[in-house]
Amino acid sequence: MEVSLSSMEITLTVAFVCFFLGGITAWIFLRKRAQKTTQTPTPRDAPEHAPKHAPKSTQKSVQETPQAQQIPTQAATQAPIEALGPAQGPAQAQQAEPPQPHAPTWHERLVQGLRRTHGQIFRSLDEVLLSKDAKVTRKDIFNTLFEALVQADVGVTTSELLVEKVRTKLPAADSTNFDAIRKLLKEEILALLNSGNNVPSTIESNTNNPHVVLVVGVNGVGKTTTTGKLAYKAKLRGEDVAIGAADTFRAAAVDQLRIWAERAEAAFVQLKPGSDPASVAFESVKIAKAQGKKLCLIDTAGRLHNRNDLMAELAKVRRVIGKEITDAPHEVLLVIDATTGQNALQQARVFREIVNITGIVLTKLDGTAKGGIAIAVVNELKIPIRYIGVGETVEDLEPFSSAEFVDALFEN
Ligand SMILES: Nc1nc2c(ncn2[C@@H]2O[C@H](COP(=O)(O)OP(=O)(O)OP(=O)(O)O)[C@@H](O)[C@H]2O)c(=O)[nH]1
Ligand SMILES: [Mg+2]
Repeated sequence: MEVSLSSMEITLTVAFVCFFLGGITAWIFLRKRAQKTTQTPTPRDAPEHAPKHAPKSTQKSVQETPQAQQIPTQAATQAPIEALGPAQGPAQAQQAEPPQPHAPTWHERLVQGLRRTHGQIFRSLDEVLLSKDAKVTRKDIFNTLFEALVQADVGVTTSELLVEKVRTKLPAADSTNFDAIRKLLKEEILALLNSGNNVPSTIESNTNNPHVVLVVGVNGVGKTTTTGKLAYKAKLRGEDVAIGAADTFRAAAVDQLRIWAERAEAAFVQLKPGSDPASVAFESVKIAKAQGKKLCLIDTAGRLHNRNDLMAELAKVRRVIGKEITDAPHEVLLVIDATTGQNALQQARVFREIVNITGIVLTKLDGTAKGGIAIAVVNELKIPIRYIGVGETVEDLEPFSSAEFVDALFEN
């Protein structure tokens, strides 16, 4: 049987075979592509630029650490100073902050701190003047004012001076005018404070590197706290600080100061307990100089001004500092506890003689009705008050301003 295919049939057969083979090839190609895109990558598929030598731990944290842990918290990146308050991570920071209680301003702190002194000065004067007693004479009023000032620790000499000034300036017609007396008294106290405080402090503005400040005073007046607060304030101004722990009597004193040094990120210089305080002071200045610190604060042990041996020791501390930097210490701050009373004047006189104090820090004004000591100190010693303290926190110590002080004293 003979099979003969026409040319038309041959063409159709070839076309069919080609179409069939083409379809199979296309199907295989598409399938391979689909497999490639869905395949789980194997280590060999990792891109060429992947870090080959990354430490195992890093790789692990990137890959396995939950998202929240991969964001470095502020606590982890912050300097120790932040340990003062609760550290906040970014996630917490985004949360709506609860309304913060109003932090008192310095003026409010000062007004609060001087409240009892204000009461001491004005309570009795108020009573006399507001009694509207026809028998009250001009003399009675000035006697009352004098007594009130002495009670507030303005001191006899300074109180007499102030009363005399008010008496001379008060017109006869205003003899029982409370506002007129108050206004004149305020002006006279301000004038007196201004005259004694006309030498500006060099702690905030000076060209010394380092600026050396020696902190002295009797026991428990607030020397260490003041040193710490000053260091912290300097840090906030962006200054590098060194602190010398020249109170070598008590180990606890060194620990107390070290905490402040950590907060202020200051270099901390200490020697073994019982070491010569002069050696600590010398080393502190030397280190502050070598490390390019802006401020060098030296805390000393409390000492009674009538102990000659201790005062001689302090004189040595001062002398030795001068061996490292000729004109240092640039400031010698005498810390006075405002609750001490008139004895503070005697302390200041002796300390001035021994170590030539350049300024006074008046602390604990918040704990007394005798803040008038500030006026006595300036008038009778002619030593400027550099700072005043109205509490234990760092915000409670500020440079002294006569105008701020008088405003706060009269505002209560
Ligand atoms: N209320 C009040 N307390 C203060 C003030 N300044 C310091 N203090 C407190 O007074 C106490 C004694 O302060 P320190 O700084 O240790 O006194 P110090 O002069 O170094 O004491 P010694 O080294 O022992 O001589 C501490 O409890 C301070 O917190 C202030 O302005 N107001
Ligand atoms: Mg101390």
